[in-house]
Amino acid sequence: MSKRALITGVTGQDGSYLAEHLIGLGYEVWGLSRGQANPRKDRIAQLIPGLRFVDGDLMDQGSLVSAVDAVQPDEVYNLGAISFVPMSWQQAELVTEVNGTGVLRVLEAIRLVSGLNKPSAGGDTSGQIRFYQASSSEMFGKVVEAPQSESTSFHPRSPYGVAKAYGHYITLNYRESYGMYGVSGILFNHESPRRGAEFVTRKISLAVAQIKLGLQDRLSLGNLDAVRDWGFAGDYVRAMHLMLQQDSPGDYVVGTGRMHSVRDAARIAFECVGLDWEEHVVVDPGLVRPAEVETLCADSSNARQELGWEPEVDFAELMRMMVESDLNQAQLVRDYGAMLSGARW
Ligand code: NAP
Ligand code: F7E
Repeated sequence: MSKRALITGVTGQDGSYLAEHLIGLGYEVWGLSRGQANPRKDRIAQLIPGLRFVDGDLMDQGSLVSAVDAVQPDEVYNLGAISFVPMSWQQAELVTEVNGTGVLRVLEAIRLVSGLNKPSAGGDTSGQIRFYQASSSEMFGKVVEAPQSESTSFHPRSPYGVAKAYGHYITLNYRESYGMYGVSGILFNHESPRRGAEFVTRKISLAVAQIKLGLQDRLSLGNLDAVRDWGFAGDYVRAMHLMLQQDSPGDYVVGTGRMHSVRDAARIAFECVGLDWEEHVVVDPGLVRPAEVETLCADSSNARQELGWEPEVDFAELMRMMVESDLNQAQLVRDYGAMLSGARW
């Protein structure tokens, strides 16, 4: 019988790639969808025809118990979150509720549906629902060492990072308290053509496409010196799945080990279409964060050695993939607009 997976955050970037990956492996995949007439649910349903849906919200404990009970999953991937870091200063309590307490709610749903009533450390995890938590390199924040591994201490710099640290530790605590098979993937930034338009790589690739077509002239960015370890989302969802296939649960850092600045990202993206980034990028101090994570770089030795995981797409390829995708889209929209304006009704 095929394995069954439940994914929260299925309408997001990672959820869509993970659902495709698991369906490709023969899983029956269920996505948690929230809200009334959620347009992102319709889009993902069109993109991934085999995907099934169950209603629920990370803010609503009862809905999560019902969802886990209805699906009876072998594996639960908790990818749902408010993932844009700047929003966590504007709505700190909401972000803490969804990204922090939301993790506890999913763990409680699994515990209740599985009948894990009493704390019992070191139990037999065979036959249990396995749980993956989407932890983040933002937990390292003001880094105490470089590169960052599973043993590097956390110093989060945003309410988002603090909430993720809570989610990370509560997952570890349920593993230690109830003997649950729960793991956290500490993933570094990962991008794709499906990345939200608010994140810097996609903001750049969308602007490059518009500028190339003469539809826009300027791109405003914040801190050009910020350095990230950027990888491809399609590579990172393979690591999530592998983490739940191990004999015993463990946490893993996932990244490429390569660093690039925001300035590099802009330069490479503009070069893809033969333009000079310096002629178009302007710095807007309003986009600089109150407390910045200056630099991140992953030491993924454990994931490479124990999971056999390797990234396949490098940064230049990733930026090219995103720019080409956005340019194709922008050209289609422009040509469609031209066709409509030339049409006689
Ligand atoms: P994303 O594209 O922003 O997707 C976020 C998902 O969370 C969406 O499906 C959204 O659903 C869902 N969500 C938001 N609030 C919810 C709620 N109250 N209840 C249930 N679902 C809710 O994020 P992503 O890039 O795919 O990231 C996936 C996860 O990995 C997130 O937890 C993120 O924090 C974490 N992470 C991401 C990265 C990265 O670089 N991408 C790195 C490390 C960790 P709606 O469509 O209904 O809004
Ligand atoms: O910013 C700088 C900005 O918003 C990257 C999320 O997936 O990864 C992501 O968080 C860097 C920061 O991602 C602009 O200050 C400069 O230093 O693309 P971002 P993020 O904040 O690193 C982590 C691992 C997650 O877990 C999160 O969910 O780029 N930057 N100028 C800018 N950033 C944005 N968004 N926009 C700018 O104009």
